[in-house]
Amino acid sequence: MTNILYDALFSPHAGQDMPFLIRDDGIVLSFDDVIKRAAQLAHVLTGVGVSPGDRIVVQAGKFSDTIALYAASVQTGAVYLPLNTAYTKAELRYFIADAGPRLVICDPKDAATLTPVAEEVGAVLMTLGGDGGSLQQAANKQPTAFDTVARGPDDLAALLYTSGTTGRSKGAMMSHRNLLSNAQELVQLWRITDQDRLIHALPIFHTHGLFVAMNTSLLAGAQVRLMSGFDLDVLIEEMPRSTLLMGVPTFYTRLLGDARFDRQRAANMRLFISGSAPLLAETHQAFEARSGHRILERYGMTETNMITSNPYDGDRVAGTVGFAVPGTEVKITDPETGTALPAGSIGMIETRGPNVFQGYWNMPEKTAEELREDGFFITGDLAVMASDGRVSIVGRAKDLIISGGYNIYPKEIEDVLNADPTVLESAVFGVPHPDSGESVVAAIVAEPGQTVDDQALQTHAAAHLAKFKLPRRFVVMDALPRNTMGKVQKNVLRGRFST
Ligand code: MLC
Ligand code: AMP
Repeated sequence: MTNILYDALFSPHAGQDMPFLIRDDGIVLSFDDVIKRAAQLAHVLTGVGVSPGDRIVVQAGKFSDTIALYAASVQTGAVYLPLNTAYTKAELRYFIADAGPRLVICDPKDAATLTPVAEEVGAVLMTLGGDGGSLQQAANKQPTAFDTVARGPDDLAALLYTSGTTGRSKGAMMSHRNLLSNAQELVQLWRITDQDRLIHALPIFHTHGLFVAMNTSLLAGAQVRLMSGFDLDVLIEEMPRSTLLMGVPTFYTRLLGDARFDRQRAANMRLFISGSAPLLAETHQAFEARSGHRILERYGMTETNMITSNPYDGDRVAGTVGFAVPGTEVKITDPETGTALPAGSIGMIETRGPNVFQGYWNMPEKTAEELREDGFFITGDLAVMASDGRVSIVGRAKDLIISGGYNIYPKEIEDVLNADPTVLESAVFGVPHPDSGESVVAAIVAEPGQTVDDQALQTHAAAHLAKFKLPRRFVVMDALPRNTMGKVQKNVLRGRFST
């Protein structure tokens, strides 16, 4: 019986006592430790009724047990659904109702709040925490071997929610083949081996930290210094004994802001990779001047895994995202007609290949809008491709803000702000920010006769939205700037309020 993802990422490590996860508390888990822990967790999952294809919602901290839980989910043939720990109860209710999981796993401190939410869909709720939880207690008593459940390449391994321009989050269905094929290509492309030691400072509820970082390390047998959260001091301290860092651009600007980061500090490092948001050319250049390393920038999406990458050996050009990942097709098309454009023209990035997801969970119309019948996925990113195939991203056709590598969809925030009785209408947009790349600003038009109170509006928004989505600045206007079609001109707002 085969389970292609488990067989590639985990099975080969059974019995291996080499170090795998190095935790903040200094405890080092071998590959075999993690495999055995996953087996124990897998017994608990099946014991509470998780069957192949069932969704497991996970909103938990970044612990070695969370990694083992991901392995257990794959091993039992379940569909792993990780959620940002910053999401509010209101946000979680939507995801849980939409995905209809069999099991919800959360931090012990959130159990009381989430139990009724899980009950609404008939899901079991268990807890996972740094000091233990009901899932971990149950696992402690289980056998350390588990018969892997067979899964084919097209079966789902994960469901990752990504917000949309319509304001409703969509679950991107990722198959075993989607995840495995991309990890295999990236290991080759970036030359990851069992001699590598990755500094893992990203969250493990998104594509970057979970799939790009963890799947490639598992496949290559690399060691992972699993940081429970981003901490610049720890990152700098770990560098002399590590070889690899994967980060969002904010990691690199913060490193540059610290005098301890220099050539000597980075001497043992083999590769710095950046993605999830645009890396400024000036950051790329300053980083090279300081450390002697050229950051390798790559580009991807939740729905597609990694699409392009700068080369390992060739030129890593600042301000470009490199070439199509092998096995993945990339073309630039006319956003109106979908016709392929010649080299040098600005257009929409479309991609096709084993990396491209299976569609949006329970949303066939949304899937049809973004995934063409011929298999090309319309990314919403605008780029130009040079005649040698090198891609440079020049903008976005979708209304999206990226702050510190987190995607923020203005429509979702505008809907929440507009529901406030003092607000007639709002327009949310991003302005350049030195640390997070972009920061969120909300332009508000008050209801006639009402006064907008920034503080009260922020409290209202915070009840619905994760903290990282909240506007950092409110500006009250008499009217929003609109074009002749009545569409709000966010470029005008950006121009006026980018200071
Ligand atoms: C945290 N905060 C943010 C924020 N992160 N605000 C805006 N944007 C962000 N990204 C807020 C918190 O709510 C808090 O608010 C304050 O900032 C400090 O929080 P923190 O937790 O101490 O922040 P910090 O640890 O410094 O986080 C910064 C960061 C983090 C860059 C380390 O944002 C991060 O890990 N980003 C990575 C995101 C990621 O993994 N993206 C990949 C998506 S996958 P207050 O009010 O309490 O002070 C993808 C596909 C692909 O895009 O291609 O990879
Ligand atoms: P997500 O939906 O969280 O997967 O975010 C995907 C989006 O992040 C892409 O559609 C791009 O807009 C953006 N992105 C990812 N990597 C890069 C990059 N290297 N440069 C510019 N934008 C990027």
